[in-house]
Amino acid sequence: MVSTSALYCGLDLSTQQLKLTVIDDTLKLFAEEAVNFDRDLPEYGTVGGAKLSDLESTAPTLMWVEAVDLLFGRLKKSGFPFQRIAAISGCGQQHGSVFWREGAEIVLGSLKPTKSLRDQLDSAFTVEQSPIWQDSSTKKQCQELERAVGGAEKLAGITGSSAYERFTGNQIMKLAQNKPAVFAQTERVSLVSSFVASLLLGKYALIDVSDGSGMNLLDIIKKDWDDTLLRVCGCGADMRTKLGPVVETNTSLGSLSSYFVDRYGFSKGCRVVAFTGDNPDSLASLNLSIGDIVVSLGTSDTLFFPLKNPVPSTEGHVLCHPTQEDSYMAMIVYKNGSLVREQIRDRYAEGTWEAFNTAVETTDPGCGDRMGFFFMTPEITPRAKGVFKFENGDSVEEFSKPSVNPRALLESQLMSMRSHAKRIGYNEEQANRRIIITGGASQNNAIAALVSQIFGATVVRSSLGSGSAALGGAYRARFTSRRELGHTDSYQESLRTIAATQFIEVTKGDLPMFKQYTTLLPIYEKLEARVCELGHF
Ligand code: ADP
Ligand code: XUL
Repeated sequence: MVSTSALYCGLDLSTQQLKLTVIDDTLKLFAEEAVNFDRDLPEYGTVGGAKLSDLESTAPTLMWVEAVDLLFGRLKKSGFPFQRIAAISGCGQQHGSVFWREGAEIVLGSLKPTKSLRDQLDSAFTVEQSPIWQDSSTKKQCQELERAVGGAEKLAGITGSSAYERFTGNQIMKLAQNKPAVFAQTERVSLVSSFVASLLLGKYALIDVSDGSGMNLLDIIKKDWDDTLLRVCGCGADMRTKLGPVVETNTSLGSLSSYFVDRYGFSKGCRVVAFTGDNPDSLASLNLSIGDIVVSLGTSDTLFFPLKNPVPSTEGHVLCHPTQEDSYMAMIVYKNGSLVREQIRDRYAEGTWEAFNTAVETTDPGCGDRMGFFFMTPEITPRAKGVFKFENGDSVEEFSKPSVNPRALLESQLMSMRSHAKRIGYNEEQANRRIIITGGASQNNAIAALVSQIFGATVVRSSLGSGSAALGGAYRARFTSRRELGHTDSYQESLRTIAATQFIEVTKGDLPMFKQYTTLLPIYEKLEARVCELGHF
């Protein structure tokens, strides 16, 4: 039996911060903490947690390592009851990769609690700057991977996605091709998720099927690596050894490393459950009904929903479901999310969300025949880069009424979601449609209102705050460690106590507005096609 005073911890190593959520055995929130990379670890010089150049985007691997000690160190100072944590799980930003040097697992297994992780893992990585999901630099490798299996559709049929620059297989191939000696010294490649789990375990953690679906290497039906793709990606290296096997997401990987037990006072029996991607863990935090879709407004914007029968296409992604072994999740992803909203806020709305919201609320739908595309960094959906503005159908440098920019930005972000969601199977005719909004920007009521206007669906948000990905990790830690002890509830049943109270209605679907946006959608789609040509990269 797990003691009723047991606590469960979820971590989320996202783009801008490392977040922690702790729940008790009744699923109630017990504690939250976060380390913000730019603010708390300024010596690494990141902006928004990353180092961005034109097409490349990376983050210092040792910054992430140091963040783990910083986070637990803060909790220790505040007298946190580490010994009550029965299990830890969590997630990371998807697709990012960590390259462990030959011999690093021995170092991981013999960490001294008196020294920091950073000092001891100083030379554990062959690549100091981990490529992350904002990277768009592997076009060549993407083309090679698609060619190897007979085209984009074939690759999507196997892995759930056509080739995407940020997907880990293409990033690994780039290293194998451009720096073969460095790649040869690499003993193991982790995703950001399995990297954090590896620190906690004191040995290499296995990659889970859900985050593994974001690599362009996993056969999502067989739930195993595809050998043709491994061969092309690794340029002949033994990739099965470099990646290790994949496991179902709710798999207990072992006990917490003695480093954390001795340094912070965790209990020896504390379990580590496989980590996954932040979007899958966000899904795991929600007790969804059929027809629900989730719009996550974080550093990236994503839209996702569970589905039973995958129909992968060259549009969006299909990932293995993190908590239902016979299901999948469909997803579309945007790179220009919160950071672009911040830029437009700073440029056109006095740098405050209040002024931004006033500008949104005092501008008419359609912005008086104006539309904008704000791909400050190369966009994923659609593939284009640059800022493009149109007034009465004509391309303009700046709108004649610049105060419409905040609404024009949100309209194009959300109309794009509506347009692309339909192409990955979102049925907008279905009655009782509900959109769950999560992520940092979901707290903004003007944004929530626009979601209800453009999608015509009731908008709800979680009653437990916007950090849903870390919460999903905590729920999975509880479920999986209790299952190890003989509990037989399904994952869904394990969340039954939150089912009635987990969502707060923000606004009902605005049907007249929905109709108005339905007439604007074909205009948006036509301009988007034009922007894909103008902003080709
Ligand atoms: P991550 O993807 O790194 O987990 P979060 O989901 O925590 O990010 O979201 C962080 C973003 O939330 C910030 O970049 C910020 O722009 C945005 N945000 C926070 N509060 C608001 C608000 N009131 N209105 C709009 N955006 C907000
Ligand atoms: C998902 C993606 C982003 C990252 C952000 O495919 O690229 O949502 O997971 O953390």
